[in-house]
Amino acid sequence: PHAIYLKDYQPPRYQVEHTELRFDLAPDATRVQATLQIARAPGTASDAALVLDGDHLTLEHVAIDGQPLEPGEFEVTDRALTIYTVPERFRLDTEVVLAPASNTALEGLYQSNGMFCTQCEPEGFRRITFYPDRPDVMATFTTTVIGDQAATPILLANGNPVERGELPDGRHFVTWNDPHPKPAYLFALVAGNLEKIEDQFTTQGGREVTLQIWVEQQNLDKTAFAMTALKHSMRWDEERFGREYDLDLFMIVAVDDFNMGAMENKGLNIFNSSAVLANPDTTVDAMFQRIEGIVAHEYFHNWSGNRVTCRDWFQLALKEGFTVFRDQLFSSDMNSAPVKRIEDVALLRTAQFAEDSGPTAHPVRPDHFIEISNFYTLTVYEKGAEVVRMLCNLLGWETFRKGSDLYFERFDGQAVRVEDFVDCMAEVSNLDLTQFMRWYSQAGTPEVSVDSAYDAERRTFTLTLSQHTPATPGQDEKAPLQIPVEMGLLDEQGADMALVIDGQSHGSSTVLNLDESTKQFVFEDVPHAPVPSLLRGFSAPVKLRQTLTREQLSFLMRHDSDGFNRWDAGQQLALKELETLMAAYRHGDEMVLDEFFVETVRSLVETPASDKAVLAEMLTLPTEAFIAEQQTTVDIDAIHQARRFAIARLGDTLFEAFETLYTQEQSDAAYAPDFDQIAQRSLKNVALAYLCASGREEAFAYARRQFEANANMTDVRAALTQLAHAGDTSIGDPAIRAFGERWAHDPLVMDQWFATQVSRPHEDALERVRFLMAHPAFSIKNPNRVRALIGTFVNQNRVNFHRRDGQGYRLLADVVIELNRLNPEIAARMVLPLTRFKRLDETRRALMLEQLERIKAEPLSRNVYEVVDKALT
Ligand code: HT7
Ligand code: ZN
Repeated sequence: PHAIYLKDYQPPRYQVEHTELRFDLAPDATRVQATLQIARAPGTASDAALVLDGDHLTLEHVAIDGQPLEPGEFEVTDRALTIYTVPERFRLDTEVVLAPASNTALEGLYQSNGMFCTQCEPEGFRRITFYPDRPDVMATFTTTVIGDQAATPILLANGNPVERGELPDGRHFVTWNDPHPKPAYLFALVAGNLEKIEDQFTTQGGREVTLQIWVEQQNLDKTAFAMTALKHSMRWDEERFGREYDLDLFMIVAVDDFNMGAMENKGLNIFNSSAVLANPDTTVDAMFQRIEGIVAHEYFHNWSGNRVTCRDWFQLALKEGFTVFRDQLFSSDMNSAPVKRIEDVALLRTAQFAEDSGPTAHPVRPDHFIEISNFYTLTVYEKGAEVVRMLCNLLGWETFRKGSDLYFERFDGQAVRVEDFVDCMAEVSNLDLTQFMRWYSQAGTPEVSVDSAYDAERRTFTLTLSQHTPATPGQDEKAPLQIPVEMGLLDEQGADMALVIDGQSHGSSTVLNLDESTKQFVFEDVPHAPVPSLLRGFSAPVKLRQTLTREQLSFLMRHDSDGFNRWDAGQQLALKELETLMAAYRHGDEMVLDEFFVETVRSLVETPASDKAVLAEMLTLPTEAFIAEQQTTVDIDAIHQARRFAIARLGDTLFEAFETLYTQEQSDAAYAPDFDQIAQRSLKNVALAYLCASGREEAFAYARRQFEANANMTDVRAALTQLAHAGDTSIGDPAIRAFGERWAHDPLVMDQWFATQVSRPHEDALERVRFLMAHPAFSIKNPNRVRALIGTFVNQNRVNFHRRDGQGYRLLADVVIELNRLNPEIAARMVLPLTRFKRLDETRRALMLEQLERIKAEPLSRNVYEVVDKALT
């Protein structure tokens, strides 16, 4: 497989003005007739051949302006249809046959539980018909779907239905018209036995929009939440970004077999059922919030992605970074803003930073790829959103909004580049964003180190900030970035000091512009040595290297006016404690929890909380993945043992305090996934986790009671986890059994059942995974099942995945090898943990490499090849 490069981009030689499709659906032989109105692009030579992408297609017919082509006039390979000579404007007719029932890759047209559905982003449309399958070719579409009336009573596609009718042999058809020109990746079709809920939304401009959510009949009672989320998203986008919906119909369809969360197809969003279906009995709070965020994300794409799309796939962050930023703002407005920020930063600092320091590191805008599906990454999405957030903070909301308006107005209906977006921001703000653009082209996580000095005589406080970005594959030299460091200085009482630099007042919180390798900032009129609070709100996606004492961290944790930094100071303090415990573990010494730390936690537990959601976050120790990110050589076992020990000791020492908290936070209110209730449940369940970690029987009695009360899935699942994770398996086994029997009919709940079992720290967790892979509820062909069972084990059971005998790595390699044949996109995602060997000990590194070599010896898909090759190079 060969790489393609951003620098080689060429505009399309032929544009498609209108696309007419006719699908005659059948599981093993679907016929697709395409009629394309094509025009040669200005400046293209008249003898330029027409090259159309095509993959897994059997061509039955090809004609130009009604004239069938002779064999010498065209060529078909397994990747393209080339027609050597074409007129300036013409009609191209093709007919192909494909087999949706045997499409396990879930790209193009496939079947899920008998339902026909499509996934075309990024390059799935070429599995449906021969087409210039690139986002800068935008056409209007008319789609006729023909299907069996009994098996597929519902036939959906993009846009508005314009005609329907019956056909011989029990078949029927519906024709859909989408008047908005769109790239092929936004095409969608769904056909199946579906039912819907329906609602209405009136846009600010007075358009009456019908909203529909289509699901299999048994899931109708799980659709209400997503409908509400959709209406909230539509109103929010009008109010915050001035964006209105532009069709009379907006549909969402839930599909069980889906590679990602959801897809923003024009007017017909297709969702992984796990990202849309919810009710209190089956769904935990965190999932409700995830669903709300994904519904919003896909809806927001209607402008940031669909109306204004990407010129080429290198520009993916243009739509994804901006849309993630928009969905983060939405979730923050709808829920707890500080908790949303904490969660987003936690994801970035563990998973995205890990990506940045591994062999698949790439810039927010990659400059080459073999397989674009491999670049739907945390770097493009989450770091991409952080880059937009920095722009927003640099400009201020009002000006950023002006830039966003200008962008949508200027580029509506076009396929554009990251530069076009940033130029709009520069134009409205008069800022020079030339250096800022490096955030898009330079891979890796910058490290910002801090030096400070207080001069009592001069009453100055000098901060010296330096930046360094470690080399990443293919990028040895790094240039300085423009890093906005939001900060304040705390006085002895914990209040923000007035900030004066060069005689200029900067209020009590300011943004330092670190745009060189090293820069000094001198604060004047500083009466005594302050405690600096840096990178407030996580103002830039960097690693801050700062040495603060335990006392300073505890001080910041209690007093910082920035909520994010209060939480982060607590995390840093916990990290220090865990480091001490890890050192003791490594030396074979007894682990002893420091009294100061215990008392700090006690004060948190015992002080009435003004924000329960934030308190729950503050009481949660850094995850194993986050701790690992801080280490030069990752000590899997020490991390696990130290963290477990700390939780158990805190649970035991502060048992009464946690018990009081747990009892206080009980509630009889009818379940609602709202802000206050979610905060209360998370605090209660954090307390339950500490109680159970103590190992005391009274604690398990609480968990058992909560499990049996069966009030809602959040509480049931929290209790089940505590029971199932108890060292003595006889404590958890009855609950595991009862849960499995109760929910055997519901695949999404069974995913939670799988996840709970394989995240157990028990020594036989790996054997449990192999055992559950044979369970009737598991299927390797379903990505949700694979993520729940294998993904959870690999990512959330680090101590067992990294077993010293290498069996964890072997298990993952076995799965990847099988998935490589069935579903390359998922295989390439699943293999990633095997590529993160750089900072492991020598034994584990060798064991991982052995499995990577084993995979490499297989006949590999482009997807898996690209990842494994990078890892082994
Ligand atoms: N834009 C969507 C991307 C997507 C996707 C990519 C690769 C393979 C399968 C996929 N399904 C959806 C999702 C989004 O960001 O909204
Ligand atoms: Zn997206």
